[in-house]
Amino acid sequence: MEQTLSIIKPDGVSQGLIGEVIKRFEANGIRIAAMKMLQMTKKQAQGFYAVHKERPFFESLTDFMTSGPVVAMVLEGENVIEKNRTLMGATNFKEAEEGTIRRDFATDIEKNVVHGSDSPETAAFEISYFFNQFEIIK
Ligand code: DGI
Repeated sequence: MEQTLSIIKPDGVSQGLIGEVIKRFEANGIRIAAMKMLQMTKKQAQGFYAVHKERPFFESLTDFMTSGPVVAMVLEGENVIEKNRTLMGATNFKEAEEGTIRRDFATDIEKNVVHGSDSPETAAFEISYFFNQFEIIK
């Protein structure tokens, strides 16, 4: 069964959206296979977003991602990478479809509530970045 990494970002946690986001996953047949709350260090955030290190927003993105606690989850289900991206909506909330998490709750291109892996390769990297094999419930 396919797996993906989801993160409820600091703005999602501070807006009280943990339950709302998880409710949407469960209502759409997605199983939570692992979950933890943590606050990333700057180094952890830089490593997680290493693909963006040359981008102008890298400093601000990694500052934001370390600004408060996040909830990291392994989601499992059929086609879950794409399903999660659909529930999240476009990176820029202004372009996100009605009814998506970002359209409903994002306040800025950066403060967009949730992260989700965008391919099987990034999902494998991102899941192992936060979880070891014993923390993922079969
Ligand atoms: O996979 P996504 O989160 O949808 O988007 P991404 O992997 O292209 O970018 C990672 C995050 O970086 C995104 O959620 C918000 C931020 N970001 C992306 N493009 C821009 C940006 N932040 C700023 N300030 N400006 C951008 O153009």
